[in-house]
Amino acid sequence: MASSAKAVVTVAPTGPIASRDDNPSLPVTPEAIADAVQEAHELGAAVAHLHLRGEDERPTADVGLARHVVELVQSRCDILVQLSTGVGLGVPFDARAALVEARPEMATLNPCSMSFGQAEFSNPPKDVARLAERMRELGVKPELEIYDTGHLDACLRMRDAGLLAEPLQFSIVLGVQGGMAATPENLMTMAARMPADAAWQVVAIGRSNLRLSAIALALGGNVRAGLEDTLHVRRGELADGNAPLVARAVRLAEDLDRGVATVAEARESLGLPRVRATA
Ligand code: KMH
Ligand code: ZN
Repeated sequence: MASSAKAVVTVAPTGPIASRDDNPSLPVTPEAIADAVQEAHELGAAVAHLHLRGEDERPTADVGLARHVVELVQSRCDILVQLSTGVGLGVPFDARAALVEARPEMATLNPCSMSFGQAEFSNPPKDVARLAERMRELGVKPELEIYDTGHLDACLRMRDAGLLAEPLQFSIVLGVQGGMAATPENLMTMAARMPADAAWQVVAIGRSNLRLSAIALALGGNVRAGLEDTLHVRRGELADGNAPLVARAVRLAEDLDRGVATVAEARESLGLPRVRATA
């Protein structure tokens, strides 16, 4: 179970599922996303996990918009930008994969198909392998999203086939209907199976977010915070933006004596170059 000295906090401000009807403070425009990321960075977040929304506020894989949002965020602060290639349920795989052409430093890689609530999240093995190869060519660091135990094995097979470079970086996602339930036991099982030099974070969906984030930090893992993963700060109380959730994750890391990684420290623990490459 690899652990980093300081905790890397990732902000996930928007996600693909919630709308502003669910939480009016959800950032959906490029400006609102950049504002939320800048505020999160000031609070201690070192990575921004970004989903894009179109003018209709629905998830989009528009590469031009992706370039615009990445540039806007980078003009505000030096946070590490990670684009989601999960994008949104129902968006075709090829369109999602094309987002890496915007050359973010990091992007997610979802290794397996699965049920996702009442929908299907399609990640066919051949397409995933092709995307992993392309990310390697472009120097885009994949964050491997694992929603079930077998997803880890699929990633390890891709590593063995030379498609993924070490150190691997994982999100252990708990609480998606169709994936692992959000229980401490499942988190412990997955954390214990992490390769020795891997970096990992917990992505705990919904009500379990606080409890599982605390456990991940206590185990030496990293955490993700933001409205993508939970709309509430506590039961029945909507979060007033991303800041309260990021501030809470930072506080937890500090209270547990982990400390919070700067962007430079996050670069080191995630195996990224010391400085952002200019295109
Ligand atoms: N929305 C989370 C359940 C991705 O964007 O590629 C998983 C996620 C994956 O963040
Ligand atoms: Zn996401």
